[in-house]
Amino acid sequence: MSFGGRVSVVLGLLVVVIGFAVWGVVGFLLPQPPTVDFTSAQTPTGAIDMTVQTVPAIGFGYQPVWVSYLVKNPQGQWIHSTVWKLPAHTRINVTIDQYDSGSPLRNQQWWRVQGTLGGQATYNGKPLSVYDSNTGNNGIGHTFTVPALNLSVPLVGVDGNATNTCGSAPCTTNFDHNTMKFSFMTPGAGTYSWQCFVPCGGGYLFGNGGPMTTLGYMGGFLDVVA
Ligand SMILES: [Cu+2]
Repeated sequence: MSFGGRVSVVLGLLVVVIGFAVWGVVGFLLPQPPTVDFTSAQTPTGAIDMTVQTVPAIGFGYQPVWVSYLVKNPQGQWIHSTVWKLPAHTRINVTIDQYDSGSPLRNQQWWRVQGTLGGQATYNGKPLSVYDSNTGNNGIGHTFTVPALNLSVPLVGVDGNATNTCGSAPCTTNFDHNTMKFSFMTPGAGTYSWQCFVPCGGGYLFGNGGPMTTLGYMGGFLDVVA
C-alpha cells in the first residue's frame, strides 16, 4: 500500500475511534430516568394499579419538544421515567391516558391488542381488540409494546380536529385525551424492554430517532423482580 493509502487508513481508523469515544461520553452524560418502584404498591387483591400518560411534548428537561411517556408513582406524583420495577407473577392493571394525536399505522400488525388478560383492552370504557387506524380522525398515537411478552396495545390518538389539547406534561384529564385500560401478568424475574412501535420521532429519519431511541421517552424497561 502506498504511503498515502496507509495515511488514509490510519486517519479513517482515528475518525472511527473518536466517533465511538464521543458516542460513549454523550451516552454517559445523557440524563438517565429514575427507576419507579411499584413492588410495594399491591392493592388488597394483590394486583398493582399503574397510571401512565403519553404527551405530545414533555415540556421540560433534555428535549422539551419530544413526545414522551410519564408514569404516576405509588405516591401519586408524575415521574418522567419509562423504567418501572414490578414484582414477578403479578397482575398489573394499566391505565394509559393518551394526549397525543395519531396517524394511520404504517404497519397494521400494531392495530391489534395482544397479550393482555382476556386479549382485550378498553378504549374510553368500551372493549377493544382491533383498532382500524385508517378510519376517522384519530389514528394511533403510540403503542405500548413488550416484545418478550407478546404484549401490545395501540393507543388511539386524540381527534386531529381537537382544540383543547395539552401543551406540556404532566397533562391533566380536563384536556382532550383517550383512556386505554388493560391488564397483564408479569413473568418471572428479569429485565424486559418495552417500546412504542409507531415511528413518532418527528424530525428524525423515518420517525425512528430522537424520542424513539432515547430511554425515558418512547421506550424503557420492566425491571421484574422475584
Ligand atoms: Cu410513540
